[in-house]
Amino acid sequence: MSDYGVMDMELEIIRKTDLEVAVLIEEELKRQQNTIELIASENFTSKAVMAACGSVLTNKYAEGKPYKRFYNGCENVDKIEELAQIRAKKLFGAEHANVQPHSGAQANMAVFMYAVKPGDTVMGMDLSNGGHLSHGSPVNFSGLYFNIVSYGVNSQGEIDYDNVRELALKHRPKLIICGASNYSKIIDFKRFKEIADEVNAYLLADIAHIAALVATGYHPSPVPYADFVTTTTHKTLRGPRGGIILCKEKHALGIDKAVFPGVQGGPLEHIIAAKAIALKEALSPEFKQYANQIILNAKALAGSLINEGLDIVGGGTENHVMTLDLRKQNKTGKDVANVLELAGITANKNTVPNDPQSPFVTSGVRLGSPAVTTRGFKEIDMIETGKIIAEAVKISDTKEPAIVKELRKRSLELCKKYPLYTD
Ligand code: DSN
Repeated sequence: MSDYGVMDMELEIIRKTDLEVAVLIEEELKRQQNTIELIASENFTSKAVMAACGSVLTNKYAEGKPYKRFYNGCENVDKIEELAQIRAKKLFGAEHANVQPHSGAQANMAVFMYAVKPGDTVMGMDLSNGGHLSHGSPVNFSGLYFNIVSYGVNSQGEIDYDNVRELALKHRPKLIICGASNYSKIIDFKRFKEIADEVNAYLLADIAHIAALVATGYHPSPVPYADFVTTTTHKTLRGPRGGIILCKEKHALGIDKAVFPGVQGGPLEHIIAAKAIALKEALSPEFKQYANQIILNAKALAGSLINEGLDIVGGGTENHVMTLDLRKQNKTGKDVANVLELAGITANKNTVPNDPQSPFVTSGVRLGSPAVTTRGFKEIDMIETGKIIAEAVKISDTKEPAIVKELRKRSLELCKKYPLYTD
């Protein structure tokens, strides 16, 4: 046995069967405990959520919907899935919830399957401007099978709604997608709905990144406006890896059919149980405080970076995420993300709008506050994190070992201040 507190028992069970995998999980646990996690789409779930993911529910096939299954023996998973549906509807104020999508991309795929036909025109935000692969990237099913018209952001890093409207009037899409995986401003869902109505298009709001902020009222909700709202459950929402679709009752039957048998087979009931638990946690007053702190922490990090002379796309953030723009420093996102990793900070390289570099190199690094906020970081810790990042940017070409070592020490001190999965 090692000394990983609450994780010891799980590791011990795995060790007995498969030492190779156990060692790697142990290493991953140590990595998560000892690094500052700034990947904006990651988080640390509760032990209860993790326990459900590892429960006997993984053994059960349950194709179909609660109380309308193709297999027998579903009396327990029926109730669990129903609980998840009820909680999802309550949390977001939605008429209907399908909690079966295995991921956000599959949730989006199911909406495509229901709302449009191959060859139809769909509008979505360009991936390199902050959109998502499944919003029409040419290498994704969405870009391969549909006629995609992409919109982007202006020089202030903001969606140009007038341009979105112009494009919609010109191309008459059947579906408009709003929502992003790297966008730091508040999204005007009402405006998107007005544009969609003008051209008689369906509106899909993908809130995967901002779900917790929407659920707690710190970001306006698209639920009153959008025909479909998709989300992942593992980002700000802090649940297991998975997806959810919310929609108006009039689309419920069609969406359910699109999920199964349209794009998926048997639902992952162990993950659905974990979603139910995460949704219960998200309905608590503590979660509302957490969501507020995510934003306070992101703003503190952005302020610290700007104070250190660095640029943030759009000049700051209104949510949980920001993109460091390294063009002024003549540095690349690839080099900076790599030196940050050596210094004990995990982040991902990301394109900035109109990036002169390729997506493999980039001029930016995306930074987010959800995971460190779960750990307990407060504004003062984000300021220190910003200072460490600024020092790392300076040595991203040379990676001077003595400075890297000093920065690693500083980031480890922050991690030790907020232990992870130890009690
Ligand atoms: N890959 C996710 C992210 O990092 O934002 C989006 O699906």
